[in-house]
Amino acid sequence: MTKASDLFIQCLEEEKVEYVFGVPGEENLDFLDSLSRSSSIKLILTRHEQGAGFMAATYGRHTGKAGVCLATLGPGATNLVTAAAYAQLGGMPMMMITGQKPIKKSKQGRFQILDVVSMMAPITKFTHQLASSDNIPSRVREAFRLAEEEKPGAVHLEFPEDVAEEETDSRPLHRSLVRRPTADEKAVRAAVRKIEAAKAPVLVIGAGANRKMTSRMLLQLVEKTGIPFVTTQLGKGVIDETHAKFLGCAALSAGDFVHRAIEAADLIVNVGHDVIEKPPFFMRPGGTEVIHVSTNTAEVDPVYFPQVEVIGDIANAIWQIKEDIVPSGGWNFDAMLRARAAELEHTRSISDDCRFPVFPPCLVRQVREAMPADGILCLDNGVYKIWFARNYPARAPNTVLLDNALATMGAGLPSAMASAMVYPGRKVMAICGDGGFMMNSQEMETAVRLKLDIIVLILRDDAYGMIRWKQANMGFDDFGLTYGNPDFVKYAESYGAQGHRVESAEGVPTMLRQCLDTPGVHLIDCPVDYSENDRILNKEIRELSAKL
Ligand SMILES: Cc1ncc(C[n+]2csc(CCOP(=O)(O)OP(=O)(O)O)c2C)c(N)n1
Repeated sequence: MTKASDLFIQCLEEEKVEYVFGVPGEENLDFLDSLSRSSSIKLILTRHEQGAGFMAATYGRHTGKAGVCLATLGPGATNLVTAAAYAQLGGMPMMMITGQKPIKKSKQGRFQILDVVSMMAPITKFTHQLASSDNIPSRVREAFRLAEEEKPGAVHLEFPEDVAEEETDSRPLHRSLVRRPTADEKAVRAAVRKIEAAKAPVLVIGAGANRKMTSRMLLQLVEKTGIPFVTTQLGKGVIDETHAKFLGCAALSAGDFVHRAIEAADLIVNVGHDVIEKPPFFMRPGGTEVIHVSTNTAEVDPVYFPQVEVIGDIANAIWQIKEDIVPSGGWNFDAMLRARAAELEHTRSISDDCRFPVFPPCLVRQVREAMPADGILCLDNGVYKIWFARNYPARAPNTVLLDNALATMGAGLPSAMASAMVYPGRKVMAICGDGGFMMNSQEMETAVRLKLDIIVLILRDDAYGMIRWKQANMGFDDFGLTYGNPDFVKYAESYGAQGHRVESAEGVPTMLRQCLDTPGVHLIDCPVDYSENDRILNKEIRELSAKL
């Protein structure tokens, strides 16, 4: 016979879990005791369940294996809710384990008791109370299966105290060997004939393509055919964005050079489309046709109703298309490439403006120049996300982790921490606003305790800048969006991290270099000038691209 909590840990070991991120409560103490005797799984104690959840989700995003997080009942579980939604919308495999009071006999009335299983229902793929220890192996296996299969997301298991104490003779279930089905040959052929017959096809690379490591196949398709490509924010980096055929990232909703490039196409090959992202194009009846290449059929709406669908493993589908296609002499990409050239020219002109407080386009260039090709940026949510998504050329898949799904604030630091744990040899930088950073800044202690090598670059405008910008845009008075900040250098030092302050834009490259070359947790307080966001992002780019 095995104690149920020991069996639970054995099941996690069977799933090759490396870490459990979390904040235990007394209802998790059997689990914690069993975990203490596991040789392969480490507990990563965080200072807030949200930090644990964001870390587990990011672990899942990088590895494709569900990241695991732990919380107690009631308040611990409610603190996981934002992270669950982040994983669920963002397609990141993540498993939450929460404790619960005894379900068979409880003397405590409803103290701390919430219906956590139901609470998790709308933000998970699977939520279940383990009411019997005999079912632990099948429920854990099922939870991992669902978390990891397309579209990946969040799952939840509630493990009540009295069930955790039970004895059972159940044994862990093994993972099965699964291969994703491949796309049908006829669908591939229909797509290929359409692409060959088009005058100006374009590839749009979205969220789903970044998960499945379709990188090599897409690059081969681009190289064989010369068809240019656009990315969504979540598709960034699938192909090196310094490639001559890269037309830009759709970071602004409309009116950018990249939209002009897409408008020049007469056929869109949309790879890994996910409705959680605002699409970089809207279909209209009689307008440009779309080929949908994804693991799932298209969710149809008034602006998305593709004419051909190639459904199956994306990498394999692209490989099949690449093998079959004969590049056409009738293709002409001039108008698209002209739009890109104009965008690059404009970006170059604004990136040279290195005023102080720092000007976002200049900072984006400086960060790109400092980071190695495989360095990982983890963006929180604020105005700077648009600048980085738009102007920072990602050189490899999953090197710009941003959240264009839930778009929550507070994930920048935890996602950088998890990235540094998954890839200890790579350079990792969190880019946060002062607002987003402060939402999970307590995890600085966790980062220092774990001896992680990360840089946290805080763009300080002493305000919820993004909302302030929108407020001004809507013609409202400046109200309710400014605040004070701690002295970030002292704040970092109080955690045992290294604090730095940018005093001039010219000083940024040297400071970044020093931080990248010195191990440990670095925090850089960087005052930022957002005064031109509106002029450039809302007006100048629109006007210039409209002239094309
Ligand atoms: C958890 C959460 N709360 C509120 C918002 C709405 N929101 C989006 S951006 C933003 C301001 C972000 O401020 P900051 O992190 O300082 O970055 P900045 O925009 O100033 O660069 C707010 C409040 C959100 N996305 N997530």
